[in-house]
Amino acid sequence: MPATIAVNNATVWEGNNLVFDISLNHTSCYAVTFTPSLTSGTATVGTDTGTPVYYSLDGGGTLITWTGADITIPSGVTTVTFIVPSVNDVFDEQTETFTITASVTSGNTSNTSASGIGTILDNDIEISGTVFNDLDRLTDFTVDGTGTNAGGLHASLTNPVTHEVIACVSVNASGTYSFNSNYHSVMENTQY
Ligand SMILES: [Ca+2]
Ligand SMILES: [Ca+2]
Ligand SMILES: [Ca+2]
Repeated sequence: MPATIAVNNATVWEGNNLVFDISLNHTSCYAVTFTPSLTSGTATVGTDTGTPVYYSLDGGGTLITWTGADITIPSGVTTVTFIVPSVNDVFDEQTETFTITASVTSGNTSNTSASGIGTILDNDIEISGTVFNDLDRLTDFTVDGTGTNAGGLHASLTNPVTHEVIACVSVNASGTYSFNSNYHSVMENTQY
């Protein structure tokens, strides 16, 4: 009876490795060759996932860099361990997913492909806070970091952050407003 190929799901906090088992439900008398592919979902392959991608034919003892080529499961072996790094970025995001598919190109299996879902859990805090314009609110377009600037705007973050923040700040008539940002690196200000 031909073996069935399967791929499990994997879930990690971002920055950790997603470890997938691409497996046959029993050993085969013949080698089975498959093409692995990663497909973006809400997670973007190559942005939310990193390189190098490794695989192993001995449960992770020997890691081989995956170059995009087909992988052969030798006769007598049932599991290929496939290891995809996730990227620890600085953005506050929803949980993101991508799909890993193993498409059989040679060998005798009962199915021709199998897929699993990789789930990346975000580890970044929501950036939110409050900005007050205490001087010259109609002409002040500068918000400089989290302190008080010379123009009279000061912004404070609700939560501490470990990286710089872009905040798109909208000023309302009362001069009081809040911002919410997923951006990084520079602060900018939009006045309404
Ligand atoms: Ca991400
Ligand atoms: Ca992060
Ligand atoms: Ca993130």
